[in-house]
Amino acid sequence: MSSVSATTDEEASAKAAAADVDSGATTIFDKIIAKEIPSTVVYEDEKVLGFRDINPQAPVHVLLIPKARDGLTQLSKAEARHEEILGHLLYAAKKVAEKEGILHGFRVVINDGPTACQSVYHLHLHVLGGRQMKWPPG
Ligand code: TR5
Repeated sequence: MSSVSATTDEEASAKAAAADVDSGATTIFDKIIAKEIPSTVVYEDEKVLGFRDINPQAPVHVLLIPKARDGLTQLSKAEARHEEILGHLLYAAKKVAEKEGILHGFRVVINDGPTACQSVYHLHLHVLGGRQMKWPPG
């Protein structure tokens, strides 16, 4: 039996309604970057950190974040100066998939804003795999 939890439409709506909008405040991810809160790190370089999601939605569910948020609370806040880190994050996602043995099939997701159920306002890529993915996503 899979330990992966499904999200119903009602739960997704509730999560969206409860999600904080971007306040610019520091988030739990700053504490993870500072290693003040433990996480299971699967990838790290000078610019990004990849760690396992605490509530995995697939056998492999890794979050990839820039170590310096630099105003990138969400993708819709991206500016020209962020081009390099955005490309770096995407290439790091490929390296995570390779490391996790899911290069044959994986998904990269960015939830942007309450309508998309973003709950942490520090840009992050979800790297998901290890099971057959479905389309469309919920
Ligand atoms: O909903 P969005 O796209 O913003 O994704 C935020 C993700 O952060 C969710 O998938 C959460 O499960 C995940 N998350 C939240 C916390 C957390 C985490 N992943 C790893 N470790 C975590 N800690 C220690 N604390 C969290 N609050």
